[in-house]
Amino acid sequence: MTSSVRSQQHPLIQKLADAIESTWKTHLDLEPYHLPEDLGYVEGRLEGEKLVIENSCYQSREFRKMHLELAKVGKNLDILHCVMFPHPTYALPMFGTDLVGGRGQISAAIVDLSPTTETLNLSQDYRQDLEALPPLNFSQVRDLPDWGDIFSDFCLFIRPGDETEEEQFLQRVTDYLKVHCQRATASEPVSGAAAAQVRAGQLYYCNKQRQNDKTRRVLEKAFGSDWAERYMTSVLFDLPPEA
Ligand code: 18B
Repeated sequence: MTSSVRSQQHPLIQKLADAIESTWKTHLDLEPYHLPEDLGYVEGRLEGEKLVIENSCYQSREFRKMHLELAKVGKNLDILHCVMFPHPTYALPMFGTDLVGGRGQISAAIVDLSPTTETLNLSQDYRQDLEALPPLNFSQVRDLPDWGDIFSDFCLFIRPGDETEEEQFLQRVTDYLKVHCQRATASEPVSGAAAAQVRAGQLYYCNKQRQNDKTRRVLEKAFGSDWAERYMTSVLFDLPPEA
């Protein structure tokens, strides 16, 4: 994606967007994924400031949808949102990351590989790979919201204190993504009850994410509540069609 929004974002957001796309390209065979009618690039303004959204979306053998979204609200709010939805036939966790910032400061930086199994636990092979990463220390760790029971023990939710911490966060997201792509390409598809469980896990994940009022409020202010609801359910957190 050669982008107009990207070049105007907070530097950490630009770097993370580049790192995500280059990691995808290195490890996966990407095909384009077409979003519902004309939701690739959107501009809105109801009350207050202009919201511009730029999406890029791919799919692969393992992933039904890999969504990278950059959003800019006026001059002061920059957002990166990324979620990888495995095909229900791949019993893989959900990779998700969100960066929110403005005026030179990132206020929320979150990344996780969220399990979709009934027990909401990551599999042993993922745990092994993630535990092998070097320990990190961030000065400001943030509390997860009430709906955050979808996140794993490996969820990192911080407010980066300085540029060193920003770089460490960037590196950690890239590490999680690499682990995920490598485990995904090495995995074999499942079927029947196992695939139904993956789908149910993704439904649970999406239902919780749709409860994020902070995301909803930003969208509602620019586009209204009907549009925000449709966008949250059909673009940000949609479900695979029933098998
Ligand atoms: N999100 N975020 O993606 N959100 O989409 N985000 C915020 O400093 C948007 C995801 C997550 O404390 C904030 O508090 C908009 C994914 C969590 O109650 C704003 C879009 C994950 C919080 C936005 C978007 C995720 C959070 C407040 C669409 C995790 C904290 C910033 C482009 C994998 C929630 C702040 C809380 C916060 C906005 C997590 C403004 C509009 C994939 C946990």
